Amino acid sequence: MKMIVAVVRDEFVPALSDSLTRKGFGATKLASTGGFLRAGNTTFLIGVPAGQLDDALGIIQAACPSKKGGQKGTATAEELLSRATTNPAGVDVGGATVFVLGVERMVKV
Ligand code: 2BA
Repeated sequence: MKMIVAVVRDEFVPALSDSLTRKGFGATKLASTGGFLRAGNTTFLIGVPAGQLDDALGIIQAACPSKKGGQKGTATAEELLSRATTNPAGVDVGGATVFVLGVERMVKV
């Protein structure tokens, strides 16, 4: 079993919830806040059998398209933070940040 922890932009949450439910995946949504922009996002906890991990990751990728340009530039983190504070809409945010963790055991009581 695997646990997917996916930090998702709020605009993609309805589509991702729908797709996961339609495909029979269970998920828990947590309200979360990005440490950099300090804006709301949503963290999904999705427990999946290891054999279905790729299916679940494919659903996340389809529902959360990244609009990142991939250009990091030469700005320091401090300069980026200052720019983000004055113009948060100007920061490139990906569709989802995904972590995959091993799960030793899942029990429902
Ligand atoms: P935030 O922390 O609010 O970050 C929003 C976007 O700001 C990031 O998009 C990234 O493009 C930029 N950013 C973040 N930290 C930065 C830094 N130190 N210097 C320059 N730019 C920075 P994403 O990378 O797509 O991340 C979207 C959200 O995913 C993040 O929101 C955070 O909530 C989560 N996240 C990203 N990386 C994470 C990590 N390593 N651990 C936990 N959560 C993470």
